[in-house]
Amino acid sequence: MKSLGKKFFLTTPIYYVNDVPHIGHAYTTIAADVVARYRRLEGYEVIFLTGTDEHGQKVLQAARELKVEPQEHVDKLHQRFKELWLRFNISNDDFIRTTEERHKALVCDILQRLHDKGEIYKDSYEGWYCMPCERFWTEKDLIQGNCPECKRKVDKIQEHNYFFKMGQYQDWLKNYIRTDERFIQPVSRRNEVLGFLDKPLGDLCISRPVERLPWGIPLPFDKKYVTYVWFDALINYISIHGSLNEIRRSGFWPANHHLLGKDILTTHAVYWSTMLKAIGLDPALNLFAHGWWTVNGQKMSKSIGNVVEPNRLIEQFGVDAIRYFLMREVPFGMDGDFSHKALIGRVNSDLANNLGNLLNRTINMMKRYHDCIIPEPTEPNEDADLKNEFQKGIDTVHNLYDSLAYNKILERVWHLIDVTNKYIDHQGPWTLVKSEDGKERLATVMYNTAECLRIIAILVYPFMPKSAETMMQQLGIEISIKEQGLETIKTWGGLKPGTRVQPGNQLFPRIEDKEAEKLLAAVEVAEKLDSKKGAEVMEEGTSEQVSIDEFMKIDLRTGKIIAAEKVEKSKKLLQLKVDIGSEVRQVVAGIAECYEPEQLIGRTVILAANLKPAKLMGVESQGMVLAASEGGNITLAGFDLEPGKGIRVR
Ligand code: ME8
Repeated sequence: MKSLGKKFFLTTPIYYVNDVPHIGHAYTTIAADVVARYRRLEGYEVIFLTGTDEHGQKVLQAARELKVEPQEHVDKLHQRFKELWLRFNISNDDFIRTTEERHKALVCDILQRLHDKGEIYKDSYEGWYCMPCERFWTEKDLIQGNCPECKRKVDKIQEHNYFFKMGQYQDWLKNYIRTDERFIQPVSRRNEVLGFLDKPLGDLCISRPVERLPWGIPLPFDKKYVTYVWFDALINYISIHGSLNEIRRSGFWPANHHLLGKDILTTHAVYWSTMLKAIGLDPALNLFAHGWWTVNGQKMSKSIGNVVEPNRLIEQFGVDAIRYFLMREVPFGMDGDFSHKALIGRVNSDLANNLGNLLNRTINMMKRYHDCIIPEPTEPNEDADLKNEFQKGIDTVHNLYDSLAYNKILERVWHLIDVTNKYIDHQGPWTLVKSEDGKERLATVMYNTAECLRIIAILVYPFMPKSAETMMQQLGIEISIKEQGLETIKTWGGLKPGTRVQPGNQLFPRIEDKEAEKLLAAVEVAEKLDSKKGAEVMEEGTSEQVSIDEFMKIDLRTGKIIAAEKVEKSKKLLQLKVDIGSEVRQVVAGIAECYEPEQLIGRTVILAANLKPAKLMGVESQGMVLAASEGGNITLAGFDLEPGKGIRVR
C-alpha cells in the first residue's frame, strides 16, 4: 500500500504496569488497533502508540514486598502487556515505557522549560493525601473523611512542593471545550468536564519529596523531588519523538485521537491540555472517552474475582471473536456489560451463521459449478442494485470511522453480508446451473458473489485481521489485504477472473449447546477459583476496607469433613460433605491438586456457611472452605486445638 504522505497519530492510555491486563485494557487497545489498520489501508502513515505507566507509589510498594529493585520489577511486569498485545494481533507502531531514557529526557526538558518560564513555582502545601491514589484532596473533597475516589483512609500531610500554574488557564479551557466540538467526544461527556471546571481550578502539585517517594523522575531543578506520576505519564504521548522541535516537525502532532476510558477523561481534558498550552504545543486534542465494562452487572475487581482474564478468553473463543464482540456489542462511549453467554450468542449468529456461512457456501458453489475457478462475468454491467448497495456501504463505513462508531460500522458491514446472502438466494445458482442460459448468468452471479466477499473481507480486516486474511486465502487471492488497500474496493471488479479458490476449514464453527454449556461451566469454576485468589489479594492490602458489621455478615463455622471424592472430569475440584452440627453441607473445593480425598476425612475446617449456593462443574456447592494458597500450594485453614462442630469463627 503506497503512503499518501498523510499522517495519522493515535494513542491509548499507558496502563499501570502493576495491573494485570484485563478485558478493559484490551478494549481500548483493540479499538485503537481497528482505526490504525483502517487508516493504513486508506494510505495514511500511521503511528499507533501504546505503553505502560511505570512510576509511582504502588509500583515501589509492590517491588519492596518482592524485595526487588523497582526497575527490575517493571522490566518484568510490562511484558505482560506486550505479550497480550501480540496475542491480540495489535499492530502498535511503538510501545512507550515511562522508565525509558527517551521519555525521562523529554519530561525533564519540559519541566526545566516551564520552570524557567515561571510556570512552575514552589510553595508549602497542606492537604489530605490518599496513598493508593497518589493524590491530594481538600477537606471538602473528602467523603465521610475518606478519599472520594477509592473511599480509603487519607492522611493529613504538610510539605513543600512544586506547582504548575494550571489555574490561570481555566477560562481559556472552558471556552475551548465549548467551541471545539472535537475536543471531547462523545459530546455528551463535555458537561462532565465543564461541571468540574465550575469550581475554581487550582494549580497542580507536580512533585513528591524523594524521602516519601523515591521512585519517579527527579525534577531537573531540584533533585530532592520526583515528578508527580500523572505529569510524567501524560508526556508519553509526545516523548516518542524525542524533542519538542522534532514533534513540531514530525507532522504527527496533534494526535488524531487519544482513546481513553471515561475514568481518566478529566485528567486528560484538564491537565494535558493546559500542560500543552503552557509548553506551546498545539493543544487541539481529540479525546474520545469510551464507556466502562462491567461483568455480569458487577464492577471488575480482583477482590470479587470476576476480572475477565483475556488470555483465558482467547483460549476459549479465539482472538477475532473477542475483538469482534467488544467492538460490536456496545456503542463506543457507552457502558457495557460483559457476559460469556452474549459472546457465544454473537459467535453463533453473526460469525458462524452469517459471515462464516456466506464464505462457506460461496466456496462450495465455486467448487461445484466452476471447478474452483472464479469465472469471467458474462454480464459485467448487470446487477446495479447489488453494486450500488456495496458502494453506499463502503462510503457509509468510511464516514463512520470519523466518529469511531464501531458498532454501526459492523452493523453496516453485516448488512452487506446479508445483502450478499440474499442475492445468492434470489439468483438461485442451483437452478441456474440446470440450463444453458442459466449457466451464462451463473458466471456473473458467482463472480459477483466472490467480489462481494472480497470487499467484505477488506472491511472486516481492521476488526478481525486474521479471519479476513483467511477469507482472502480461501478466495485464492495471494495479495495481502494491506497491499490491496481501500483503493481496490472503490470500483467494482477488483477480483481477477481465473483465480483458483482454496476450499478450507470453516471460518467460525458454531458453538453447539453442549459445548456452550461446558464452556460456561468452566468459566464458573475459573471465576470461583479467581475469587479465592481475590482473597489472597485482600491480604496484600489492595482491597477495599470493610466495617466490622460487614465482616460479621459472613457466617464462618467450624465443620468436620465426613466424606470426600473427586469431581468427575475435573483436575482441581473435590466434592466434600462437611458436618456443621445442625446439618451436613455439600461443598465443592478447588483443592484436588494438593489433597487426596482420603486424607481429608475427619479433618476440621472453617466453612463460609451463608454463601449463595453455586454450581461448579454441575455439582452444587453449599459454602466454601477457607484455605491459603500460594504459588499453586493450597493449605486448608485449621486450629491448634480441636473445636466442636458448628462453632462460629470470628
Ligand atoms: O489510568 N472498562 O492506567 P490504568 C473499560 N496509567 N475500559 C477499561 C476498564 C473497564 N472496566 N478498565 C480499564 C491509568 N480500562 C493511567 C493512564 S495515561 C497518560 C495514564 C481501560 O491501567 C480504559 O482505557 O488504570 C482506562 O482509561 C484505562 O484502561 C485505565 O488504565
